[in-house]
Amino acid sequence: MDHKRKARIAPYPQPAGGLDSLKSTTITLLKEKVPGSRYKTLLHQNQPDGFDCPGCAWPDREHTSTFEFCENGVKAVAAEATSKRIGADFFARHTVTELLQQSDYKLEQHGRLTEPLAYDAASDRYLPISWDDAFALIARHLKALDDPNRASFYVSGRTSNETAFLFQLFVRLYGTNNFPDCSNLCHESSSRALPQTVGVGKATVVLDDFEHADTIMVFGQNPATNHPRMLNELRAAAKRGATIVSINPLKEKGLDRFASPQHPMDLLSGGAEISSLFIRPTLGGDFALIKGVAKRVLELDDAAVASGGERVLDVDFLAEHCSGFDAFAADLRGESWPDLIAASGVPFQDIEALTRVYVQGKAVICTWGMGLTQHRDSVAAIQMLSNLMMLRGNIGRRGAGLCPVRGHSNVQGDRTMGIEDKPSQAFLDRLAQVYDFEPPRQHGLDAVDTIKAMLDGRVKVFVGLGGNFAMATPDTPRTFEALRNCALTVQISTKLNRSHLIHGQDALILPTLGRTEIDLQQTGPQGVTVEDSMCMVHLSYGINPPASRQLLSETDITARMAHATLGSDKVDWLSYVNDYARIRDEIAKVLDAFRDFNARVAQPGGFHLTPASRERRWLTPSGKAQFIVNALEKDTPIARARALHGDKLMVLMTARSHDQYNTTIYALDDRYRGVYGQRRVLLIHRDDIARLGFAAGERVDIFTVWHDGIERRADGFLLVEYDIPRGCLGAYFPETNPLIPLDSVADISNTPTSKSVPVLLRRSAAS
Ligand SMILES: Nc1nc2c(c(=O)[nH]1)N[C@H]1C(S)=C(S)[C@@H](COP(=O)(O)OP(=O)(O)OC[C@H]3O[C@@H](n4cnc5c(=O)[nH]c(N)nc54)[C@H](O)[C@@H]3O)O[C@H]1N2
Ligand SMILES: Nc1nc2c(c(=O)[nH]1)N[C@H]1C(S)=C(S)[C@@H](COP(=O)(O)OP(=O)(O)OC[C@H]3O[C@@H](n4cnc5c(=O)[nH]c(N)nc54)[C@H](O)[C@@H]3O)O[C@H]1N2
Ligand SMILES: [Mo]
Repeated sequence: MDHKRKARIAPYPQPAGGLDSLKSTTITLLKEKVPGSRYKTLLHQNQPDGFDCPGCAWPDREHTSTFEFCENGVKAVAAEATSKRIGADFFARHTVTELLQQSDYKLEQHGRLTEPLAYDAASDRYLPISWDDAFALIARHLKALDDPNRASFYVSGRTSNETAFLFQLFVRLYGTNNFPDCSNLCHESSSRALPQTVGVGKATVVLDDFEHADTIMVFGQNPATNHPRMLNELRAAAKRGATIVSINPLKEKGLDRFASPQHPMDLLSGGAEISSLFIRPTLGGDFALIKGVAKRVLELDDAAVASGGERVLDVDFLAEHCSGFDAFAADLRGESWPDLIAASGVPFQDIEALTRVYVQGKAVICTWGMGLTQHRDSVAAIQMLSNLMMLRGNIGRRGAGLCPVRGHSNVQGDRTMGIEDKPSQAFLDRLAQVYDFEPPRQHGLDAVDTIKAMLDGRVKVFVGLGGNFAMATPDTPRTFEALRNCALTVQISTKLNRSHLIHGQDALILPTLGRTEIDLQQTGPQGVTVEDSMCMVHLSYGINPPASRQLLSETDITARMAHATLGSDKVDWLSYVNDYARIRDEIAKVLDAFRDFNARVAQPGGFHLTPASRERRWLTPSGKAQFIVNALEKDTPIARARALHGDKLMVLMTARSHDQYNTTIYALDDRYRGVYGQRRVLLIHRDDIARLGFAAGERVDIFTVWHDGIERRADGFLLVEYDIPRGCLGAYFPETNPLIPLDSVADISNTPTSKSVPVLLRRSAAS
C-alpha cells in the first residue's frame, strides 16, 4: 500500500490554518475528483442561498456573510460532491466477506452509493432491489414483531429537521421511543446536565456574544480540526484583547496560534496568538479542576468580605436568580485541596492562575467539547462548570454564557424535533393531541442500550438514518455481534461504510441525497432546515445535481417507509414529500417555538430559538438557576484498575485526527499533531515510554482493564513521543473502539467513556 511508504512522524512547526490549509484543500478536491464546475459549491456553503455545511454545527455570521474559508468544511463537502460512484456492478464484483477485509478508509473512498440494494445470503452479495420492494420488506419485518419495542431507530446528526420530525412521528405511531442517536455518544452529558442547572440543555450564547466576551475558556476541544470556523471568533476576540484559556491535556494547534487564510498578514506574521494560558488536566481531571476553581473563587470572596473589598461573587445574581448556593458553598469549603489537586492533575498555582483569569473577567464564555462529555463523571463536571459560571452571574448576560459546541451540523435540531429516547410528557401530549393517537410513554433505548438489547435478542430490527453505527459505538466485537443478531438491518446512507457489512439476516442499503444536492419534488426544489449549536434555525438548499437519478431524499425514504408500514389513514405521508413547507407547518403545530415557521425561516439568516436560560428564565423545578452539589468520587473504575496494576495503568483518550470526520477517514494524516500516512499511533509522554520499558518507535498492543473477564485489545500501535501528561495516552477512533467496554459509560447520560479508558500496554509481537 503506497501510503505506508509515506508514514512518518514530524512535528508541525507552523500555526494552524495558513497556506497548508489551502494546499490541503486543493489536494482534497483533486483526490475526490470533484468536477471543476462544482467548485462553486464551496462558495454557496453557509450562504443565504446555499446549503448548510455538513461539516460541523458551529454557527455562521447570520448566514449572510462573505465566504468563510474552512479546510475541513471543504473536505466534508468534497466527500459528498465526489465524482466517484458505486452501483450494482461494484457489488456484483465483491462479496461482503471480501469487502470486510478493506479498511474503513478504503470503503468510504469508493464513492457515492447509487441504488437501493438488498443482501443476498446465497451469493453473499448486495443485489439491486426496487424501492417498493425495499419498503415492503421493512414493513413486513416491522409488522411481524410482537412488540414495537423490538425495533430500534438510530439517527445521525446530519438529518434535517423536516426528516427528523417525520421520522419520529412514524416511529411513535408505530409504537416505540427507541431512538438511539449520535448525541448519545457525543453531547448527551451536556443535554442531561444543563436542564438540571439552568433549565435548558442548550447554549445560552449566540455568536454575537463572542464579540463582547472579555474571557473565553475552551474546555476539551480541538477547534483547528473540528470547528475551524470557531478559530475566526477566537482570533477576533484575542485581537480585541480578550483573554483566551485552553483547558486540555494537549496543547492543541490553533489554540496557540492561528493564521487565518482570510487575512494575508497572518500568513506573513506567523499567525495571531490565541490562548494566553494553557491548563493541562489529566484525562478526566476537569471535575476536580473546576471544583477547585469554584472553591478558590469562594476563598477570594471570603477574603474580600474580611477586608471590606469588592465582592467576588455576584451577590445580586445569587440572591435573585439562584437556589442551593448555601449547600454548594458548604460542600466546596469541605473539599480537600490535596484531593482536588491529585484528581485534576493540575498544580495549585495553575488552579490559581485559572481562577484569577476567571474572576477578572466581566463577561466570560465557557465552551466545551468531547474532552468534557465522554467521561464517567461528565454530567457532574458540566454541572460544576455551570455552578462556576453562576457564582459570578456569567449566564444570561451579554458576552457571557455556557456554550456546548455540538458536532454534527443538525444534531441539536434533531433533538428539538423529538429524536429522543426520553421524550418529555408535554411533547408526547402535543403529539397525541395533534395526531389523535396515544404515543408510547415509557422511555426507549439509547445507543448503548440498543446494543445490549440486540445482543440479548430483545431488539431484532435496526434502522439507521445516516451514520455508521457499527463503527461509532464502543466495544466493537460486541456491537458487531449485536447487529448480526438482527433479523433486519436497514442503513440509509450516502456512502459505503462498515455498518453495511455488519448486517442482520436481511439487510438493506438505501442510498440518499446529501445536503449539497438539489432535492427536486413535485412543487419544485425543496429546502430543509437545520438548527446550529447556538440555536439559530435556517434554511439549506442543495445546489448540485444528485449523485444518481435513483436516489431518494431522506424525507421521501422516511415517508415511504411509514406509508408501507402504517398506511396513510392517519397521516398522509406521501403528500408531505411534495412540499416540505407542509412538514414545517406540522412542526409548528407541535412545537410552540416554531410558530410561523415558514415565514420566519424565510428571513435571511433564519431565526433564533432563544432558550429561556439566556433570558434568565429558569425552567428548573425550583424555578431558579440551581446549584448542584456533586462529590469528588474516589472509587472509580480507573482508581480500581490502578490499585490492581499500580503505575503500569495508563488512561487512554480516543479522539479525531485532522483528516477524518468521525468514522469517515478522508486521509491518513494528522498534520497538526505531526502524524503522516498512518493512524495506528499512540501518543505517550517520553518518561512513560522509558518507565514502562519501551522505546519510541516500538509497537505495542493495548489491553483494557475491566472487570467482566472479556479480553479487549487493539494491536500494533506505534509509540509516538508526545507532549501529553504522564499517565495519559492518546489515539484515534474508531480503531480504538474495541477497547471501550459497553458498560463503561458516563453516569446519567450513558455516554461511552471514550476519553478515559483504563489500559495496559504490551510490546507487540508484530513490532
Ligand atoms: N473535521 C472534523 N470536524 C468535526 C468532526 C470530525 O470528526 N472531523 N466531528 C464532529 C463531531 S460529531 C463532534 S462531536 C465534534 C468533536 O470535536 P472535539 O470536541 O474537538 O472532539 P475530539 O477530537 O474528540 O477532541 C477532544 C479534545 O478534548 C481533549 N480532551 C480529551 N480528554 C480530555 C479531558 O479529560 N479533559 C479536557 N479538558 N480535554 C480533554 C483532547 O485533547 C481534544 O483536544 O467535532 C465535529 N466536527
Ligand atoms: N471512541 C470514540 N468513539 C466515538 C467518538 C469519540 O470521540 N471516540 N465520538 C462519538 C461522536 S461525538 C459521534 S457524533 C459519533 C458519530 O457517529 P455517526 O454519526 O454514526 O457516524 P459518522 O461517522 O458521522 O457517519 C458517517 C456516515 O454517515 C453517512 N452519511 C453522511 N452524510 C449523510 C447524509 O447526509 N445522510 C445520510 N443518511 N447519511 C449520511 C455516510 O454513509 C457515512 O459513512 O461517534 C462517536 N464515537
Ligand atoms: Mo459528535
